[in-house]
Amino acid sequence: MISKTLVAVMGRRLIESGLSEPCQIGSREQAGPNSFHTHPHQPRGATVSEDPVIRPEDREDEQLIDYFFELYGYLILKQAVAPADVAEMNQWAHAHQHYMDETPPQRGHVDSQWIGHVETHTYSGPDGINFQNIVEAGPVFERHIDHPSWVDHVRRFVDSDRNGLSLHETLLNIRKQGGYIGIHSGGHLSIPYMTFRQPNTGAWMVGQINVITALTDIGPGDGATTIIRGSHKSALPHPKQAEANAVYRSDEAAGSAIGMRELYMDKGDVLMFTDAITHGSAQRTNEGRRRMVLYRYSPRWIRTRFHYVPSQRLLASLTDDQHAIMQPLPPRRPPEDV
Ligand SMILES: O=C(O)CCC(=O)C(=O)O
Repeated sequence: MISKTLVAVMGRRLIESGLSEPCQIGSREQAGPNSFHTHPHQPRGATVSEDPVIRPEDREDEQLIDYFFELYGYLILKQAVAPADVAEMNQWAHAHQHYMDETPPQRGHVDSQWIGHVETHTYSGPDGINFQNIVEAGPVFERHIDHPSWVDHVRRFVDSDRNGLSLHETLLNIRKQGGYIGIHSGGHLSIPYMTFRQPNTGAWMVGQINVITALTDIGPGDGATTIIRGSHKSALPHPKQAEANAVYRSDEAAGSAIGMRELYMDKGDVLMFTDAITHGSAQRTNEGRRRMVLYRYSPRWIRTRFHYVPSQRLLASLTDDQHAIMQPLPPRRPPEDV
């Protein structure tokens, strides 16, 4: 039985977090006829109580965070990355964005270009350019490996005491006008990294958590990431997936699929979600480019997506904790091969 005290405490936290009743915070009269005032802690463009937004001061509140991550499958962490780090990553993006304007456009890894250990790539074309293995691009990207704003939550959800922790993929994505990513994933898929909880005990056993750091503000028309709340628990594919024979990813922009919710962020905010949730992105209709960094975390049992081998330079520059994530198992070779 839930105590009255717990209910009162949760209620207070929800209101403070902007997750509860909108009428406490803004009103139509104050904001104009068609909109509520935006809560100061809500993402740009969003109205109060729409999304599980976690403020910096609530970032260690496991009860709140676990509740909403379990229920919805995603969280938005406000102001999770320092402005100086966002600026440094943007500088790197700015210096390399000309790679996306080259012709012919990138197809998968075909004719990719290497920038040190970083490689150009695209998933399907319209999703833009991925600078894969971005963790090799300098200290600011190394700090992301075990960033204090999210790493303890990721460890808890993956149950890293039992399962270890690794990075499945690290990338910086730039998407221009017209770009999008199709609808994909969902609780119905039999893919080992799409687990969420241990089926018998209910313990956390998340097979993959995506951490997206916004490097630009992402509002309406900017090609926001979209999700279907709670769909990591669905036994059925989304109708758009079913119609295409339950494909993993459809070629249509996810934003136009029924039930999809656009998630708006300010630069420096982080969106954490289970890869099992049905998601994608809206088409970018605004001019300009959306930039974000994506780190995907998995138990160490899951192989990396493209098998980039960490450089000696990278391994030598990491802390022990970062090293354990980048290379959970050192390679074993016969002595004459070392
Ligand atoms: O590009 C986005 O906004 C979504 C990224 C995505 O679909 C993924 O992480 O699998």
